[in-house]
Amino acid sequence: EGVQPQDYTLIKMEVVLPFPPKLGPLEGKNVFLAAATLRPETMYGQTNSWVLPDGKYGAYEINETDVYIITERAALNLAYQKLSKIPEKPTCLITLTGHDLIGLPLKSPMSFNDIIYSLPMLTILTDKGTGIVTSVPSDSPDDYMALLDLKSKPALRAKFGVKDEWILPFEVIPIINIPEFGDKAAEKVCIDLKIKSQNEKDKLAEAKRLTYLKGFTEGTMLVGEYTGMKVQEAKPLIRTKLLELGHGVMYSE
Ligand code: A2H
Repeated sequence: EGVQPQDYTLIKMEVVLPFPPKLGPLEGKNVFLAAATLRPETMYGQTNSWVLPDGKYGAYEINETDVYIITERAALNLAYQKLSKIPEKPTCLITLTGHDLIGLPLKSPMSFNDIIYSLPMLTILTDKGTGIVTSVPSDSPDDYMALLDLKSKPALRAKFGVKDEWILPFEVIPIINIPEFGDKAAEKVCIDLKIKSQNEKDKLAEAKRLTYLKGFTEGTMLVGEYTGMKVQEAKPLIRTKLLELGHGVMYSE
């Protein structure tokens, strides 16, 4: 944990009905995978969501109607941030693993894709955010490489029971221009650095260092209500809008 608290936006990705048998006990609730992001202005470019296959998750009651699927640790933090049906006490309706979540169809706010799918990412940390990550391969090198791994490796798809139609139709969507890197910055930097898989930690750290800072300081929005606006200016506006529409909540740790 850093010294400074990190302020995330939790993006509420709604699980589309009908629920698979594992989620049967949640029938009648609004169930969301809640992804922690530092880049709410990138949500236009979501192609999927990520879960850790062997990760432990739970379905936690946030209020009378909403249930978030997140790690226990995140549920505890949320409860202390007044997001829990019973104040300061997370109530877990069912426990789940990442494997149970792979293939869930989701409706995610702002995404140009009507439905996106929950897919396996092997590098998710369970002690950061909610353990759920939303995937924006245009602007996140981690997301780009994890998606490319699944697209290019049928054996990897088979290992996790990932169907082709959950992944092959989903292309990188240009959403932000960075003068030095173009309209698909993460893709360009991953190619330039010759990154071969999501497991190349050091190279990915370098790719993130390059794209994340420049995206924020020099990026311009290519899509949405704030097209043409600098990322720095659009980000707080988009975050506020997501919160006002009830599509997200603030989360700090
Ligand atoms: B960001 P920081 Cl487009 N494990 O969201 C691994 N990664 C996680 C995570 C976890 N448990 N929880 C969140 N994250 C990711 C979008 C994005 C992000 C873009 C570009 C850069 C970027 C789409 N994925 O982050 O260590 C989430 O990915 C670059 C820093 O707390 C979250 O924001 O700084 C970011 O890491 C938080 O990382």
